[in-house]
Amino acid sequence: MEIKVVRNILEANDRIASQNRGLFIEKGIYVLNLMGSPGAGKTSLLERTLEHLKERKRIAVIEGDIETSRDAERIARFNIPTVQINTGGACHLDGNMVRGSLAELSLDQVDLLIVENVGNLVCPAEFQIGENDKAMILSVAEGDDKPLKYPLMFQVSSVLLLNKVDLIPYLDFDMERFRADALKVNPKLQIMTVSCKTGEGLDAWFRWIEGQLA
Ligand SMILES: Nc1nc2c(ncn2[C@@H]2O[C@H](COP(=O)(O)OP(=O)(O)O)[C@@H](O)[C@H]2O)c(=O)[nH]1
Ligand SMILES: [Mg+2]
Repeated sequence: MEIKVVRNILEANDRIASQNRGLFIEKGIYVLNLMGSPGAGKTSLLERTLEHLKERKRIAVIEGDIETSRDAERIARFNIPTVQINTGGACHLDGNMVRGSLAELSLDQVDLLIVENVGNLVCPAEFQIGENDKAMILSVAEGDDKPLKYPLMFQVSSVLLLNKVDLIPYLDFDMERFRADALKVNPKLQIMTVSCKTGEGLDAWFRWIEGQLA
């Protein structure tokens, strides 16, 4: 019984997500769903990406959080259209929440929409929002065992940004084991090691995202 209810919820969400998708295609917008644990560096990556791309592409941001508009306030300095969604407890954004926020954006003037999902390694992976790609960011401080513990998020992502590599000297992070496990759950996963603090490795990320927009 319970399984059926969950399936119904996911199917209803998929219908709304595909309507969002249709709208994004019609408007020529590339949509990225950025996922990861609280503190992994989602907003930091967003800030770096905006610094790099904002003069050349028309970007809008949707910030998902359980409470507060802190991340939207961080993005405000870039002067780009930003909408904050507070889920009021829900651990992920869904198609309906994203659809509800689109009225706040002038979609005809957007090339790239980046959605920072609620910090969580589990639920956001299950809910489509109408995105082109899902990307996940994991920080080395979270440990090298996460691909096998949270496989779904690794499976549904096109790109994995392994962030905070500047901290590796202080941790016991086994890079080879991590890569092998991540590729075991998703052989197509593109893995980029980055530091949003020092900027190391971000060139590969910028090339990837610009490639998606080309
Ligand atoms: N050392 C280090 N700290 C980072 C890096 N990226 C982000 N942080 C810090 O990690 C904390 C959480 O980052 P934030 O972008 O807010 O994560 P979010 O919760 O995923 O959006 C902040 O204090 C950032 O300054 C990094 O590459 N290296
Ligand atoms: Mg954030």
